[in-house]
Amino acid sequence: MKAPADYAHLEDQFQARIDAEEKIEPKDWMPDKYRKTLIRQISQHAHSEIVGMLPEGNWVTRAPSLRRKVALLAKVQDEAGHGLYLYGAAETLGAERDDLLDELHTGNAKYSSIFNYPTLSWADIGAIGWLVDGAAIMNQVPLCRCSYGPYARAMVRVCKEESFHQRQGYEIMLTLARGTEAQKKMAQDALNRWWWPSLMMFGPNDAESKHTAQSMAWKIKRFTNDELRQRFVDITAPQAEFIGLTIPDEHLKYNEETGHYDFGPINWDEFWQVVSGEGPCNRQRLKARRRAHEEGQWVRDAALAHAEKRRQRQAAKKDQKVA
Ligand code: BYC
Repeated sequence: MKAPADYAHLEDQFQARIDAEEKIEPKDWMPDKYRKTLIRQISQHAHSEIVGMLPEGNWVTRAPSLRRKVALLAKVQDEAGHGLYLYGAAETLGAERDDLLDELHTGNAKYSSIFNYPTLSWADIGAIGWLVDGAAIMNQVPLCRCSYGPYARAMVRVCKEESFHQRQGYEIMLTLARGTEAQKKMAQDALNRWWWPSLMMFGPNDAESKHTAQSMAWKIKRFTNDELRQRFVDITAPQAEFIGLTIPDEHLKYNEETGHYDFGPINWDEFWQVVSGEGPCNRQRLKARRRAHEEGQWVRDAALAHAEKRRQRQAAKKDQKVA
């Protein structure tokens, strides 16, 4: 155990490395709280990716054309991959994947509020790609510069894929908005339902965000929740206008003085209700996740048995060489 003076010295050195934009790697010394913060954020992020497969998975068999189906399948598979990289990044900090999944399945871990809303029509798949992946990119591009090396590097690939996801969603919305009256109505209805939950994805207002100050000092986060939310509104409002859809916010207006869009108040009661497990689909999502995990047990068993057989074969080969 380090004496307090040694510890303070190590913490100063650690902060100096962060300030100098050096990456922190798994075997480097780090304060316990830095490790815990990263495990919390990265595991919540990983859970969001795999729970995030469910609302869209709902439409894979009902996509309106082969092209749409192939693109949606690829997107949902990408999200499984993102979950894998992220659980892998959390493991480099000493977390056990089984423990993280247990936390998710018992309802103790958080995942993004957005995935607790239902996908009622095909247009919701467009709205998710455009808005949810759009918000995700806004939040994740700065994470490519996160101070923790494995998380930052995982984010580079994730962001490339998210950008394809965002474009496929926007293109679906564009097509519907230029389609029949009924299609345009469907697109507008999806925008109406997904707009506010997308703004909530960025997390509570800065004044209510308990982790932001420390995470910014450690350069895990590069921008605050409100900064990223504002950027998202600034970029998305003209996109809605371009495709002829109306964002459901009577206060939304470009402000010449600030150079940003003003927008109306967010319903934080709804946000906290969803985060605490009382959203429209929380129970359904956890049930589906638990079932997928149980039904996948044989795959994990088979993979472990295969790895063990390979290990034994390689050990036997080594023994033969020595003999
Ligand atoms: N939903 O102090 P704060 C995706 C929690 S996946 C639920 O601001 P922080 C995608 C927060 O965890 C999208 N909970 O926290 C996938 C904290 O609770 P705890 C996920 C939320 O960490 C498939 C408390 O509220 N993206 O893009 O500084 C298909 C106070 O918040 C939410 C990531 O995970 C929320 N929306 O900032 C398509 C990105 N917001 O832990 C797309 C990585 C906040 O103290 N994560 N909370 O119990 C981050 O950047 C940050 O963790 C956040 C929150 C900005 C989300």
